[in-house]
Amino acid sequence: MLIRTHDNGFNHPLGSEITPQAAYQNRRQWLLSAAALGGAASWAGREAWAQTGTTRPGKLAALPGRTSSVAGATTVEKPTSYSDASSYNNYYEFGTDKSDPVATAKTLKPRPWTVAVEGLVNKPGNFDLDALLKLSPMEERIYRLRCVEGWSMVIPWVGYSLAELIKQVQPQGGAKYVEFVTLADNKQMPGLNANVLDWPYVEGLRMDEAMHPLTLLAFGMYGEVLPNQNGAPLRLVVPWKYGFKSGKSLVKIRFTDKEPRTAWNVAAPQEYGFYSNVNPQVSHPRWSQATERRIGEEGGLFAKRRQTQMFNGYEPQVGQLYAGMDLRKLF
Ligand SMILES: Nc1nc2c(c(=O)[nH]1)N[C@H]1C(S)=C(S)[C@@H](COP(=O)(O)O)O[C@H]1N2
Ligand SMILES: [Mo]
Repeated sequence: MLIRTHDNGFNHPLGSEITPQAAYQNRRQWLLSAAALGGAASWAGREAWAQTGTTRPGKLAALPGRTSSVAGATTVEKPTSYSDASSYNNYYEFGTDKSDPVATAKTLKPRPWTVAVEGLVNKPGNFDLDALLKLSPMEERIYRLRCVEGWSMVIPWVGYSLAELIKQVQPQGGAKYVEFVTLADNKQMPGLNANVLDWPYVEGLRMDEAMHPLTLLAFGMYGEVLPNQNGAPLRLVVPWKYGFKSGKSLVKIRFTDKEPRTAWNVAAPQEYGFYSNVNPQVSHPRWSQATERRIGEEGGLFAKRRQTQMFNGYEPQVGQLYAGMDLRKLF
C-alpha cells in the first residue's frame, strides 16, 4: 500500500518488504503433493492445516466451522502459521507498519458491536453481532489472500457467505453495488491521527461479486474468533481480489445504485481501481504483479517467488463474472 505524505505525494512504506522474524524460522517441508491427494481437496486442506501445528492456537474463544462445500473454498495449499497470519498485517487504523496492528490493536473493543444495513433494501436495520453469529452455520474456508504489495498468505477463515446476510435483507431491484464501511473511532484507533487515508476505510463490490458464494463474511480464523488485528469482530474476505478489498471491522453495509467511492481509489485512483481483481498480467503503475512471496516460506526475504495466478487462482469460480470486460481499463 501507499502512504500519503505532505510533500511528495505517495511513497511505498519501507516496512512492506520486511519479513517478520517468525518467517525465518525453520518450517517443516511440505510433503503432500496435490497429485497424491487426488480429489479429496477439503480433507487435504484440513490435513494441511493440522500439519502446521496451529490447529487451534488457544488464544481466543473457539469458533469452529464445518468444512465448506462451496466450490474453491478449501485449497490444498499449506496454511500460513497462526503467528505469521496474526503478526504481519495491514490495518492502517492501527499504524502503517506490518508489525503495528498486533501491538496496537489491543485497544479495539469488538463487543458490543452492531452492523447497520442501509440503502436499497426492503429490510434495513441494525444487526447485533450475536444475531449475525447465528444467522447461518459457520464454515471453514481455506483461502489465499494476496496483498497488492506482493506478499500472500493461506488462512483458514471461519464464517459464512455474505450472500446469506444479503438474502435476509432483501435488496431492491435498483441495488447494483454494496458499500462496506469500517470502524473509525479515534478512541480505539491510534492510526486515525495519521493523514494516510480519508477515514473511515470504505470498500465496495458489485452486487454479483457480493452475492458470489466465495465472498466470505468472516468472524474467525484457525478455529477461533478473529484477533483484533485481523479485523475483529467481523470482516470481509474476497479471495480473488487484492487483500485491500477485504475490509476489516465492518460497521455498515449499504446497498446503492452507484459505484461506491472506495478509500484506496479515492487516495490514488491511477493505482487502485474499483475492481482490484488479482491480475498478474496488469502491472501496478510502479511494480509488476506477476509474482508473489508467501509469508512464512523457508528462505524469508530470499524465498523463491511464486507465479501469481489470475484471480488469485479462483478463475474457474469467478472468471465468468468479468466476461467481456476490459480488465486493463477496469483494473
Ligand atoms: N479497515 C481496514 N481494512 C483493511 C485494511 C485496512 O488498512 N483497514 N487493509 C487491507 C489490506 S491492504 C489487506 S492486505 C488485508 C490484510 O488482512 P490481514 O491482516 O488479515 O492479512 O486487510 C485489508 N482490510
Ligand atoms: Mo494489502
